[in-house]
Amino acid sequence: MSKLQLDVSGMTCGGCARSVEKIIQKQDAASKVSVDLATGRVEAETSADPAAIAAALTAAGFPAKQAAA
Ligand SMILES: [Cu+2]
Repeated sequence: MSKLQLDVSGMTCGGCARSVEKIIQKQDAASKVSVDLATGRVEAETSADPAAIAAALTAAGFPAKQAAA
């Protein structure tokens, strides 16, 4: 497990936040995800590949990139 921070665009409500959580947990079911809707910042504790997570989110309509810190 490692901690990962992502900047995610396109989230407008709690439903979007849940979708983002599910997409990340599809990469690694044990992922712990917390979403800050106001800032678009997503923190995840996960074993999944960060680039794969960002790509999966982007493909699902939530353009995502790894945050610097
Ligand atoms: Cu929504």
